[in-house]
Amino acid sequence: SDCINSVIRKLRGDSGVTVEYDPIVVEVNKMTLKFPHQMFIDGKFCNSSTGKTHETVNPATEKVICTIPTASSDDVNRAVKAAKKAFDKGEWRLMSARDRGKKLLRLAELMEEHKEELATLESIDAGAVYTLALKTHVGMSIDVWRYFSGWCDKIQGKTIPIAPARPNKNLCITVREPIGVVGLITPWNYPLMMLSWKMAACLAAGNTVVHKPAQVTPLTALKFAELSVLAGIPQGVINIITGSGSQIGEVLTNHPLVRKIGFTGSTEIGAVVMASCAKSNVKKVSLELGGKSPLIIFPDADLEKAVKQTCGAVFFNKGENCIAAGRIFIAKSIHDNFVKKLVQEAETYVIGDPLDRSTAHGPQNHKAHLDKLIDYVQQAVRDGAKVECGGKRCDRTGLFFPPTILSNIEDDNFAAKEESFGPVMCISSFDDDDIEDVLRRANSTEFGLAAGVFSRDVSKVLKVAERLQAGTVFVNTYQKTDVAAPFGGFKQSGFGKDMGEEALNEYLQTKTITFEY
Ligand code: TAP
Repeated sequence: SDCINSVIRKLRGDSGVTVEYDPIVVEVNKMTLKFPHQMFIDGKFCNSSTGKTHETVNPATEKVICTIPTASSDDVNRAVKAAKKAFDKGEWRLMSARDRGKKLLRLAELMEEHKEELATLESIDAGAVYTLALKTHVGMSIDVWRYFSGWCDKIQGKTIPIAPARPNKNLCITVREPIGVVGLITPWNYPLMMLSWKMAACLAAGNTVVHKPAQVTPLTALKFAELSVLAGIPQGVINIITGSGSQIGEVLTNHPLVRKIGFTGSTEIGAVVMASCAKSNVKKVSLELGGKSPLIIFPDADLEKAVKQTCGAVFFNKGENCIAAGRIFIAKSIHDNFVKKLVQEAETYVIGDPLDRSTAHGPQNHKAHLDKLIDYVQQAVRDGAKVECGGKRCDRTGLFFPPTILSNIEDDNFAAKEESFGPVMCISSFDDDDIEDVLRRANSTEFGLAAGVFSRDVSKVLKVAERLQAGTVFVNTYQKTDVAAPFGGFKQSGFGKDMGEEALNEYLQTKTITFEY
């Protein structure tokens, strides 16, 4: 049974599995929250080989939550070797695909049982609004584990009618195999969800994994590691290393025993990761990178719905959202009235303690990010933007920045091109009937993650959806992603899909076997 301050937590699991760790115990959100704060390598929680640590901070209070080990290269090596051993010789490889699916489903169930704890951790570590964290950060994570647990025993090859070597015959089949040790590197905006989007597909395909969460938000990944032990995921299959991307992230992307990297983060670092994968051992790589997603509002749209959805498209998860609508194009004839309504809607967002059930808008993730947002708005204004609302750090404890609306964003404004990754709406206008011109402007970005369009005219939206250069296009909605639908970018927003059947391709390789008889 669990008891506060015990060093060993004996936890229920397959064949009396125990997990040992030194828990952090916090009274928060009307619960006693216990969680690991050490790395997880080869089935054990451990410190860094150098003994070095760094702090993780609660952005709502700006207070330190706990210290986290700063992994060394040796630690990364140890984690990769454990994953390699688990892949080559462990139970994971021998187990039937159906049993593998059962383990992943059990993990999803355990996440469901512990969802309040996971959502609370996401809230204190990443500033996620608790109610949203329950539904999205944690809720969608659970869904994605459930979804991929069902795929385990449905991964299959083909029988291919090749030209026979007459007078003999041939049989040609393909087998879909796991790749081996996979390194996963994720950002801080949805820590558990980004882990889950990648790791669920990766494990369903039968690989083993070394995951590096973002340095500023490691806690849900470590709690997840605890649950993975309880679910009976064998030792060495999941390893979590904590520390800086430029140091240990790079050791992972360079590692000769790692055969695939799944990366979500900025385009700038994505390019570094891709180069490192190429140079080290031509690793397979998938990249989910930045975005500056256009959203076009035509005058014949359901304007009330469009106002609400446009605010959601920008301010959801305090704008720390890769598919956030980065540029809003509003038809001239409705522009002024629409902007007025957007401001009214933005001002209804209740800013406050993310654990408070009435809060809609929490603190930004960490200090450096908040500082960048302040600079972003200042630079946009220097380039000619008009501040319709917000724009300055909130006058209260915590890293709060209000929903902000900037209008008059001309094409040469810095804010027309750069991603803010925060709650900053950038509005431009267009001539009502000039679809070609608004499409040209919407597509004149190197990003291509998502895009949206609002109009009641079916042929117009179909034409626009077809022409928008983005991996995901929303029509008369926004933000509607699903674990069963493939998700990923075009152009410099990266390549390779998360979620849906297509995500499995990222973690599998096809072997062709030809028989003669
Ligand atoms: P990055 O700075 O790119 O960091 C992402 C991850 O990479 C972090 O874990 C980081 O570690 C690590 N990293 C940093 N340098 C590295 C290196 N040289 N080698 C290997 N790993 C390295 O991005 P961020 O600031 O955390 O996240 C914001 C960006 O992510 C935005 O551009 C956003 O659009 C994008 N994003 C995209 C998506 C999708 S699905 N396309 C989803 C969410 C976010 P540290 O934490 O230690 O720096």
